[in-house]
Amino acid sequence: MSATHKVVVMGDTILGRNDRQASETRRKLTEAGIFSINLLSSPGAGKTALLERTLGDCADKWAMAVVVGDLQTDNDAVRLSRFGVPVVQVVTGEVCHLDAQMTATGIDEVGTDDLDILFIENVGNLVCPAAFDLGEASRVALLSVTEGEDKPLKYPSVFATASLVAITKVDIANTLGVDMPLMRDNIRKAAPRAEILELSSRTGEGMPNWYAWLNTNVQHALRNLQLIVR
Ligand SMILES: Nc1nc2c(ncn2[C@@H]2O[C@H](COP(=O)(O)OP(=O)(O)O)[C@@H](O)[C@H]2O)c(=O)[nH]1
Ligand SMILES: [Mg+2]
Repeated sequence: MSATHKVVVMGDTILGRNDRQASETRRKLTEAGIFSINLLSSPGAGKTALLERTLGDCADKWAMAVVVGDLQTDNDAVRLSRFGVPVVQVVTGEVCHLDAQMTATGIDEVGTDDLDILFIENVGNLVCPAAFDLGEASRVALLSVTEGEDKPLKYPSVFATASLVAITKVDIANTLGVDMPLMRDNIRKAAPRAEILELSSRTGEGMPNWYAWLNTNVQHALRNLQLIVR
């Protein structure tokens, strides 16, 4: 006797819908030759500070814009707007991450004409944002020296999906007695292929390496565009 079973089709899943929108956003940004970055970290790791420093230092080099997600306030957008670049704040309310639809709305608002780099500052959270593709070209995870060497082991998914992991606030690492080799080893365990940079937005330490990484990827986005145009 053959066993019978019922199949329940769940229909459209949240992540399925998200991934379709993310693919559409990725296509649009790629065809515009824009390098896009999704910045992920716990609250306070220094995402906005890194963007402030970058927008200030590189104003003459690249045309940049920011879509920034926050649970409640527009504080980050106020900080970033001082640099004269297009900035759109997406207030997510109770939602602990940006999703592709929110990001697409933010990108439409901020505009993409003649942009070189689009930064997306995600909601500060080391868990939820990892599951949501926003259509970005690269993910950058930040881990500040104040958070403890073990965090990449406790929250591996954010690090595992990152192309680059930035250890931030290195200017205060000595004062705190941070074990930097251990922190790097733990990042390496969670993200074996990611590039690791040590940065301080406050003193500027390591920033040339960050700008070199951005430059490589901006050039890559432009080469991709030339291939599409041909
Ligand atoms: N010492 C030091 N403090 C920093 C650095 N970057 C950010 N901060 C401080 O860390 C706090 C949180 O930074 P913020 O950029 O708002 O973090 P976000 O929540 O990830 O956007 C602020 O008080 C910053 O001044 C840094 O490189 N060195
Ligand atoms: Mg911020």
